[in-house]
Amino acid sequence: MIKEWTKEEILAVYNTPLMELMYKAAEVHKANHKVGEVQVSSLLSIKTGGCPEDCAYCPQAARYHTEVKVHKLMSVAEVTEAADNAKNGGASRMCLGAAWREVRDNKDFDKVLDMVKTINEKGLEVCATLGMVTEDQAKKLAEAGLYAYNHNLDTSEENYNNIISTRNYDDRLNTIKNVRKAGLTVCSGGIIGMGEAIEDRVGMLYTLSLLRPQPESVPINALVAVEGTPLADQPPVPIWDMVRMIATTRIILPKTAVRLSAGRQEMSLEGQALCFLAGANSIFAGEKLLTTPNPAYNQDMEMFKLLGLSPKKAFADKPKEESVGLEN
Ligand code: SAM
Ligand code: DTB
Ligand code: SF4
Repeated sequence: MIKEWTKEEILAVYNTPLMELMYKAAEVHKANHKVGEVQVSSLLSIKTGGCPEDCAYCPQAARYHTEVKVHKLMSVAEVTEAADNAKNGGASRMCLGAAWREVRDNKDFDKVLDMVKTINEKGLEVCATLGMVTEDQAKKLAEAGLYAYNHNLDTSEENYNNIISTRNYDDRLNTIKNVRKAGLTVCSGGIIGMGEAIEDRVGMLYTLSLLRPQPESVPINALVAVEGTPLADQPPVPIWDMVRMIATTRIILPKTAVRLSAGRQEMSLEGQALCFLAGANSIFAGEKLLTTPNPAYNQDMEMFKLLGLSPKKAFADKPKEESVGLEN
């Protein structure tokens, strides 16, 4: 039986004295996951910038003047090369990101399907984040071998309009539904440090906890404040907020992979270690996220050595018969 949390209960978890909160989260983590095992996902921006949406945090929105250069959809060959590098760097998952509002049924989508097929055949789990998708498009992605679809709620329903006006919360939830109908796993989380209230962080976790099945993975991003975006002047997220958010996510969603996502470049090793202790068990690796810097593979492998962490194998959560022939 999955516990049904109220917003008040989630808020109480979030506000637990820090040491007690971390201790509880570590206990839940240990009861549900292999301690020290971390999923390493590589991230590649296959189509960069020029996005018609107005997400206040995003350097890829066409309407803001940022340093991001628009780049049309990459070729399948370029993406294949990046997948080889990711695999050699120790990644078990590769996430393909496109600065699109939604997927259109055109040649570019066919190319993305080709990319998914090619990377899947290399034994990597493939994830995509391409904006809104219909059920039919999600099914095509699943048939091509996609493992997960990332579509973030980003914040609470109440705060959504303050951050994005070109789509609404229901649009997000609808895409997540379509992704589920296609049998894909769901990756959905959000960003802290956008000026939101604690209640908005809690509200987002509440909505995620109501999804059935609950998302297999939840990325927690610290805002990367980029010059030119409306959120450029937001103060950096205190590490303690990140630890609290990760610990709360771990307790509310015990089985989910909690991803310590954007913002690691600015974090100390000690800060990241506290996040792992609080239940984070996934990271994005590789020297770039989509458009902003991230620690390089070898830097992260040094951190893994120091903290006694090990990268999780691809398809470790898939039932045995389905994963035959897909071992690393
Ligand atoms: N365009 C698609 C969409 O919005 O769903 C996919 C790509 S979009 C860049 C994926 C996610 O990246 C966003 O939902 C947001 O959570 C995260 N993101 C974008 N810019 C960010 C920033 N400056 N700091 C932290 N996270 C960010
Ligand atoms: C997610 O939650 N975080 C990643 C991934 N999903 C696509 C993206 C972070 C982007 C950070 C800003 C950038 O590099 O452009
Ligand atoms: Fe476009 Fe996605 Fe960035 Fe929003 S978050 S502006 S939809 S790329």
